[in-house]
Amino acid sequence: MKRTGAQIVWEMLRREGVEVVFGIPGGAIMHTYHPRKEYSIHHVLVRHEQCAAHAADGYARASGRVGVAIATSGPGATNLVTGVATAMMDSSPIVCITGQVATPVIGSDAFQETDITGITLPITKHNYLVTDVNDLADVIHEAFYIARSGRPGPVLIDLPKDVQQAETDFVPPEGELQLAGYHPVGAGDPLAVQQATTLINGAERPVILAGHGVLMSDAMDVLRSFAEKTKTPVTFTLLGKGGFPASHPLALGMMGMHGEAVANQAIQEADLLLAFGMRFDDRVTGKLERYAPKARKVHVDLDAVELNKIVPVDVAILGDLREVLEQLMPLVEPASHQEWLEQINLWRAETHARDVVNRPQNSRLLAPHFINAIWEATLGEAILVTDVGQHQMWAAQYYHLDRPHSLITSGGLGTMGFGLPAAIGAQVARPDKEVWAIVGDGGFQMTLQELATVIQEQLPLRIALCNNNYLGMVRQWQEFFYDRRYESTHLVNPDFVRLAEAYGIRGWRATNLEESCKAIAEARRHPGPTLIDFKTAQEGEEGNVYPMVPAGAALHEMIRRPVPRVEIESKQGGGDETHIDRPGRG
Ligand SMILES: Cc1cc2nc3c(=O)[nH]c(=O)nc-3n(C[C@H](O)[C@H](O)[C@H](O)COP(=O)(O)OP(=O)(O)OC[C@H]3O[C@@H](n4cnc5c(N)ncnc54)[C@H](O)[C@@H]3O)c2cc1C
Ligand SMILES: Cc1ncc(C[n+]2csc(CCOP(=O)(O)OP(=O)(O)O)c2C)c(N)n1
Ligand SMILES: [Mg+2]
Repeated sequence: MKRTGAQIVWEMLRREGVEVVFGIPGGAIMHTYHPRKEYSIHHVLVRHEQCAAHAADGYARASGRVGVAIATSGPGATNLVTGVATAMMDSSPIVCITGQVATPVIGSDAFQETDITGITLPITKHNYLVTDVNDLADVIHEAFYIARSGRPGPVLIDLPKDVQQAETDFVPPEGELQLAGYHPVGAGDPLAVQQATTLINGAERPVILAGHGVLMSDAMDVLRSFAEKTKTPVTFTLLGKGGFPASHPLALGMMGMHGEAVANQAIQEADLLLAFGMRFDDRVTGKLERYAPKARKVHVDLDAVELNKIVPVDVAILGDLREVLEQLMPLVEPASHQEWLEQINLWRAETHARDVVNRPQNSRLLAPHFINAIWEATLGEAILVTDVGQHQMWAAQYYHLDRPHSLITSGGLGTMGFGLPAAIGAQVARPDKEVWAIVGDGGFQMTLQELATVIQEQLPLRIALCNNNYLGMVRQWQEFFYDRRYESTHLVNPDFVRLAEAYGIRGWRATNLEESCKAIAEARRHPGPTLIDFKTAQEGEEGNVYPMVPAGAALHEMIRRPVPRVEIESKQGGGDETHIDRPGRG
């Protein structure tokens, strides 16, 4: 059956199960856009291509499927770059399709020509320049396979104009893909698994470091069984949140620079670290030379380059986490670790006493208070998408998750502007779910043109704007480490409520906790998209994220939130052997 390259694109997308794509058309990709309607794949017209990539990424993270972004050549393609790099750093499966100038003029500085496969080589898992229409169907099939298999990641397909126009006999690819040099791993080496078992069975103070790999390998249930059988407390990375229920007695909360103090203390005192599908990012380890100095270390990861890359380990297991945990389960012995869990409870009680949400509120609105209010109102059931900065850390600390795929955030690249477009992707993927975008006043202004996309798509998105009139995270560093000189971080902002209303989005402003709770309740009742402008404390103890491990410090050397002494004493010693209260931040 004769098909043009353009038709093959949609035919193949449909065969890969794609229902929606995000993009902006232009000269070099118009041929591909033209037959779209015949294939009943929905197209979300974004307002900037960066947001097409972020939306595809948010779609992928919320749905577990591959997200798709489309752009034209030249500036359309280069606009995708930040979104592609964001997906690469967080192992998110997206396929980007870009138009390219016709093959005879490639390399001649033709109109809107750019070498996008060259530019994205280091930030894609793989990319293709298709020069023959006969290769196109196989390339698309491969691209989806590579994006979602093994360690997921972005794949880019660059499609010259003449290849989109050319006709060929369409032969759908069939059978299992066998790609030379690409073999996603499964179970771990039995000898390494046995070595890990010996360490686990001999440990007195073990801690599990649960990462994004728990979610990607769908290992939530087996991780839970493992932790319960071995009575091992679990701390998670930012991207690992939801991989282990936050309300579980063994949950320690997030680790790292802005993690729970109790989690960081436990890591530094542990005699065994079990790193499951996480890559020891520097936000997680603090000063490497003094990281977990008393602990033997086991690392399970399916990407060989991650093993012994940052932290040298005693046992490295190359494998899919779920399969490795299933191998370990029958081998590990039940344990109680009573003393260790009692010690953890003491640390936890102190953290709890410092937590600002347990203190009486004052006239100023603190970001933790409104995020806690959203958590309480939504019973922790919403999908939360964040931007990057202080509000992102507070969202991670105060929106407790018992379910996977419910926090979508740019971790590795830390891309400001990610929040709104990724939330659009998440809401498109999960129309059944309540989706909240928690954004800062700085990052929101990097991509807020997408409010128009929200309206055009009629998405009932809830936007919570943490408005502190600062590039807050940078300002906090200036307060702590640069003599409080707020160099180029103060933001003079527009009236965000009127701005939202100009787009047709209902807006509220909240300046204290009471107004916040009222606005949250009204926004949740409103059937369309909403924005709440939360005017929060700007600096000092009320405007900073605690705890904080300063750059270059060891994990336990945290800047803590001050606490009244009497509260610590009254909380110490409580709790049964394994019961751990919901963590507090301080
Ligand atoms: C302002 C800011 C502050 C931050 N502060 C913190 C902080 O305090 N604490 C914190 O934790 N993070 C923090 N982060 C995030 C941090 O930068 C990293 O993004 C995060 O720690 C990475 O988590 P991860 O290693 O679990 O996930 P990823 O980076 O996604 O790595 C996942 C790992 O799992 C492996 N994997 C994937 N699939 C499988 C599988 N099937 N089986 C086995 N392994 C698999 C991958 O190969 C990879 O090594 C911060 C980010 C920002 C922007
Ligand atoms: C694209 C981009 N530019 C710059 C930075 C550096 N940066 C990290 S956090 C931050 C401040 C964010 O401010 P805002 O969005 O208001 O959030 P807040 O920290 O105030 O909650 C900046 C500038 C970044 N992460 N991404
Ligand atoms: Mg701000």
